[in-house]
Order: sequence, then C-alpha cells, then structure tokens
Amino acid sequence: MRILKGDITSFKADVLVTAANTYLRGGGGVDAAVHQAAGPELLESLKDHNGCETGDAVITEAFNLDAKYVIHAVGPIYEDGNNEEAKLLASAYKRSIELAKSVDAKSILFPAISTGVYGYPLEEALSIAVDSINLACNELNFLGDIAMVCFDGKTYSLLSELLNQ
Ligand code: AR6
Repeated sequence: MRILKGDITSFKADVLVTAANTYLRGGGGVDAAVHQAAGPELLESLKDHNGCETGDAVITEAFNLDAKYVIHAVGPIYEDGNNEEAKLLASAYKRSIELAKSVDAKSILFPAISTGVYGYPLEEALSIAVDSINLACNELNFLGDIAMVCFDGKTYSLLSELLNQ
C-alpha cells in the first residue's frame, strides 16, 4: 500500500473512494471535495441509489474527475467503540475493494474513512484501514495498486509509522 499526501481529487486512479453518509446526497469533508471536482452529475447519478448502509458502498461514474469510477463508502459514526465500529469500518474498506474488483479496476485511492466528521480515533482507524485492506486484497485476490491519501500531516505521519515507510 502506498501513502500519498494531499487532496484526493488531485490524484489519478481507476477508482477514487469518498467517505459518504447513508443518504448519499453529498456532504462535507472529502465528500465535498469529490463532488465539487466531479461536477453536479455525480449527485444526479447517486439519485439512482436509495441510500447506502453503514459498512457498505456504492459505485458510480467519476464524471470530471481523473478517474473511471467513484466508490461512495459509508464508514461508521464513532460512538464509544462498542457499537461494531471496527467491524463496520473494516467492512467499508472491503466492500470498496470488492466493487473496484467487479469493474476490473487496477488502482484505488482511499481517504481515511470515518476519521473526520465521524470522529473515529485516528490511530485506531488507520490500523483498521491497513489491516482490512490487506485482508480484503488477499481474500478477494485483488492485485491492483492501493494508495491511502492523507489530507493532513498527522494522518500522514501516523500511517507512515504504521507501514514503516
Ligand atoms: N482529500 C483527502 N482527504 C480529505 C479531503 C480531501 N480533499 N478532505 C478531507 N479529507 P470526512 P468521515 C480527510 O469528514 O469522517 C461528510 O460530510 C479528512 O481530513 O470527510 O468519514 C460525509 O457526507 C479525514 O482524514 O469523512 C459524511 O456525512 C478523512 O478525509 C461524513 O462527512 C475523512 O473525513 C463522513 O465522515
């Protein structure tokens, strides 16, 4: 897994993952940046979907983004860690890789799902991200390139430490 720093919309890949909410009608954080860069057709195309469960994801075209598809993954809102948050976060990553594989994508960019507005403790969320991505790639035999895009310095340095990079 590679680590990139910056705005996810400034990088190119077959699939760009955004951190969405269950309504799939746009939002703040990384989702706002993705919708802004993709253009209004992204929101239109999401209207074909009747929302998305936490821990699941949906795939759309990428419109004006430098990508083929956008995967809208819904991570958990962190409460106290006793509401299946870890399982749901891991599932959001796994479902995204499953969907990327289903369209034969060769490269995926992930943001740090749930670590912004949804309040997941950063270090724990990054460790779950790394483990669940590795596990899902093995289980699903996904051989493409995966990068985590870190928007801020703290996320970047914690992830670099976790991955010994
Ligand atoms: N590129 C990459 N990462 C970014 C960007 C960007 N342009 N902007 C923010 N991040 P968040 P969540 C990082 O809040 O916690 C939305 O309103 C950010 O620093 O975007 O899963 C949705 O609609 C953090 O590390 O997502 C939902 O309602 C990470 O992306 C809710 O927020 C995730 O932060 C989802 O909350």
